[in-house]
Amino acid sequence: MTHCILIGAPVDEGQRRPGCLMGPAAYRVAGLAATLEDLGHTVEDRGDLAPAPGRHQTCANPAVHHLPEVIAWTEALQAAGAAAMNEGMPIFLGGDHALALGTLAGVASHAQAKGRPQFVLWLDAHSDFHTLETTSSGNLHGTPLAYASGRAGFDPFPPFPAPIPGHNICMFGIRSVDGAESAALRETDIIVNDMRVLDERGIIAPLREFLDRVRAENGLLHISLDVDFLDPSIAPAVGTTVPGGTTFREAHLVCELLHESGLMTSLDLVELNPFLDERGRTAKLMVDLVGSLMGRKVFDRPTRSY
Ligand code: Z70
Ligand code: MN
Ligand code: MN
Ligand code: MN
Repeated sequence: MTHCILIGAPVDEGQRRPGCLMGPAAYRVAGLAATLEDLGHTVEDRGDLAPAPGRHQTCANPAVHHLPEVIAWTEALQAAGAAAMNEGMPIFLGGDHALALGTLAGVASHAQAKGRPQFVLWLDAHSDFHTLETTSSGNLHGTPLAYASGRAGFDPFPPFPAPIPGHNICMFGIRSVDGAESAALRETDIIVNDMRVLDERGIIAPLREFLDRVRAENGLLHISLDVDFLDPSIAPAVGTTVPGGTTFREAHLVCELLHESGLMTSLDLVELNPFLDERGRTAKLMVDLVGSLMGRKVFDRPTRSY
């Protein structure tokens, strides 16, 4: 039984397609709390965060937009995330992926205080490895992993509290990487499981390798689930659809394996844009995936007999 702490983060400033701010409400309407309670967990919904008004930070890249607002979200989410980690498992209801600038800062500072290594599983079509200097879209939802890695190029942001070693970061579902991101990623030992890897090896073997390391090192595991990890045919409610995504069955299998590992300590649900959804099906699918992550099974075998 887990104490689940729901934290709404209606961040919409990290990209240019308004609607992600409705994400937290859509998860609530789709029955997230009841899903968790039916699985035997306790749920505490802390409502939606409202950050302090943005200040006047600027940066040299003129493409970057909504910088002060995103910095304000980062500060608010870092504080809320670090506090929630002491009391249960935070589930951050996004909001676009810029929210992970703050959630990663919050969980990493908590891990540092506990003297445990922080690991990150990034389930996304995109590598989100731009800095303020390399992004050409200026969309800050494309930057959180670079920030969490401690890369230079985030000057107006608070320094990342405890940069996460590349080898502790594992990406799955990757199928859209910009040139500057590729070049920077090659200089790291971040594990980039792009679709080539998944097609060749399947999704489970590389996932087990990573989870075995998290377990062996007694790590904390933050999972960041971007809706576009999923194929747009099953999850249409995203601003940037990228074909060739994870199937319904692969996604549930990943979530079931993650539950079985018992390693997840915090979770982001990001990039849901309910304005683009079809009768709530993407919100419902994301809630179902959280069900699998938190213990729902088709058939509850007494032991693993297969
Ligand atoms: C691109 C950029 C991105 C999500 C789009 C795309 C980034 N690399 N991330 N959708 N979740 O604009 O930086
Ligand atoms: Mn705006
Ligand atoms: Mn993303
Ligand atoms: Mn994405």
